Amino acid sequence: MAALGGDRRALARLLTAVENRTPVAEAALRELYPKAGRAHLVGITGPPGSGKSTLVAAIIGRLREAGRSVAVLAVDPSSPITGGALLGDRVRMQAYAGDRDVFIRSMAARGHAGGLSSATGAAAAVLDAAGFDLILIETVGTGQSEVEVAAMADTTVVLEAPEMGDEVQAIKAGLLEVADIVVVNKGDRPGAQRTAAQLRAMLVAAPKVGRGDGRPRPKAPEVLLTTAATGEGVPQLLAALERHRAAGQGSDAAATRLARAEAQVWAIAAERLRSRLHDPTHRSATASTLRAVADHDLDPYAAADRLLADVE
Ligand SMILES: Nc1nc2c(ncn2[C@@H]2O[C@H](COP(=O)(O)OP(=O)(O)OP(=O)(O)O)[C@@H](O)[C@H]2O)c(=O)[nH]1
Ligand SMILES: [Mg+2]
Repeated sequence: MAALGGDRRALARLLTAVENRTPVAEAALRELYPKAGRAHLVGITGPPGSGKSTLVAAIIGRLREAGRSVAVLAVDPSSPITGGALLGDRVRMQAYAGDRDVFIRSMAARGHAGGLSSATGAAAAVLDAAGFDLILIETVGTGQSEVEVAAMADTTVVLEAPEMGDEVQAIKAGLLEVADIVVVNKGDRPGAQRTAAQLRAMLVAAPKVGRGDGRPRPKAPEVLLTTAATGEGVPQLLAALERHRAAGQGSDAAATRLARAEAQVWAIAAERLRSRLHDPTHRSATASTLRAVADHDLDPYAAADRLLADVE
């Protein structure tokens, strides 16, 4: 497949097909899926403006110095709050325009109702099969689905910046629950040390917050300080990523992979079911079943059974 042979245009086209969920993409995925599973998938999430993109750029810089390849999936960087960031990101990333070992791709969160995780998962599998060592998935930590997308990575990094208000924003958004590593960025700003200390104290006090999938976390996440703008702390972050990956080669990692597989397959199955229930063959039967529930002529359980029987 050209996309896997290092042809970047073919890779970009394949990712577009994946995003649009065309039959071509599905066939390609079937072929390349066995080749995926080697990359380190790292989710980066955090409040708007905490410095995710700047940190991603700094990580790319470091990895390239070390001769490693890196791909980035930036989920919806053009959300209304962050409109200005996209241009900044483009300028930052232009440095890698001619570098075949860096690949950056934006994914729109909108128009993916419920399917964002399957689209991102599939895109990550493509990049994985294409041989990238590290795949960074940047999502803004405000919407539930974006947080879930970041959390489907092998290692999830939650960013926080000092003095973003009275409260630590990552706590307010419920982000700490998905964190494997917490990074307080903008270490050059006053209050960074204090924010880090606050987070450490909190995480030690409540180390066993689940990851939303019912599994307890084995230990409190590390809290690191970075100044993405200068690259300070980035080598330490990369070392922490490696440690987390190495520590996760055991049974916990197997459970994580299984949970991820389940989430991906469920998302796809639910999408398929929904679209079949609304296709021309089933549309009117579906509508009348739903109406019967609305009118209390049928209970929702019986209705669900009927819909499932309809598409069998
Ligand atoms: N002082 C300081 N500013 C930083 C640092 N890192 C990022 N910034 C600035 O913070 C602002 C936001 O940075 P981004 O990297 O765009 O943040 P983001 O989290 O990707 O933002 P969104 O994608 O909009 O959610 C920019 O003006 C950066 O220059 C840092 O380490 N120190
Ligand atoms: Mg950004």
